[in-house]
Amino acid sequence: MTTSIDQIKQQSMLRHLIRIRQFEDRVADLLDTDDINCPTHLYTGQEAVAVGVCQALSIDDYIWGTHRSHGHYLAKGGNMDTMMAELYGKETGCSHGRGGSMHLLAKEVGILGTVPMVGATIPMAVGSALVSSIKKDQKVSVAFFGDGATEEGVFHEALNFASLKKLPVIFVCENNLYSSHLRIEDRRSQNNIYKSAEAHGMEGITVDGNNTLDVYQKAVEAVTKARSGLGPTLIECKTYRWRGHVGPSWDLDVNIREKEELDHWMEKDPIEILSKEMIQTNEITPQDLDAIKQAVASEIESSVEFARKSPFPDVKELSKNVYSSS
Ligand SMILES: Cc1ncc(C[n+]2csc(CCOP(=O)(O)OP(=O)(O)O)c2C)c(N)n1
Ligand SMILES: [Mg+2]
Repeated sequence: MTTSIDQIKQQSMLRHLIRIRQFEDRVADLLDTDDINCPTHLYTGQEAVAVGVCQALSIDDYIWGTHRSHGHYLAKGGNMDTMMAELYGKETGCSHGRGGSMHLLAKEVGILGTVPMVGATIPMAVGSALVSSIKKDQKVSVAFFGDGATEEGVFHEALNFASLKKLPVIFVCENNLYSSHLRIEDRRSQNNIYKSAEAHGMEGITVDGNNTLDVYQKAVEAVTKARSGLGPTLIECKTYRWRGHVGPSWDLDVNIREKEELDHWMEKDPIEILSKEMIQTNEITPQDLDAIKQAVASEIESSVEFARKSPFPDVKELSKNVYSSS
């Protein structure tokens, strides 16, 4: 399966996984200080989804994200410095410090927005796909969302319309088993999100969301289909968030999940899975891997320095770009 994915592509995937992991770990530490004060939902453990999907896209394609989108932003090519500055609430941030962790934007690389209203970006991706279909610009739109978002009616409305109009959109559901603090078994009679696609006459598939190469291959198929005018796909990625719903904690002391469950998923670490496979197939050496980790660590420290040194917005301009002036 991996032989068809070239070495440079695999190395790029691994580097992106490591960037996201280390970024989130550093942010987790900073959340325990006074540096970062905005509510922050960490993506640790789910990296293979963002990386596998975004590696199948071109820079001109569009993505839409959620409250938990640091990984999507980095995987699609968003600038790390400006995201870190956004978390610090600084003027140099990607939303000029007005949005924080849940409002990321980088139109220059196709990141059209991340929105904390659960489910909100699913129809927005359908909207950008409708524009592409009218303009015939060959761009594909991706909506990333969680399992909780599939319980919003708008999920079905969006799937129906996208399928009816054969829009170039991919619905990527990251089923991490929890919506906030409620497990999927306590919310759904069946754990079968991918089957929602069938009711709307479109293809729905599941994939191991911790295996980057598997996610990538499924995403490539969906992108090819969307670009050739054959319509949308729903990809349900089975994965798990390592940390609690919001903030840096591990949520092991609030009677929600057991340590055994977390340990089980940590053994399925997306970085371990890909790096082991690449070492076995000589796509990378352990020394290369250490070098990537070190380079990423210094990239992250320089983003922290950038954010710290950046100015806060002028108090008189705090509502600029927050409310419409028209
Ligand atoms: C419309 C709406 N309802 C409720 C909330 C509160 N809320 C924020 S995140 C969240 C859980 C979302 O779960 P899921 O979609 O599975 O994403 P995950 O947090 O697991 O990544 C909820 C209920 C919200 N932000 N928006
Ligand atoms: Mg979830």
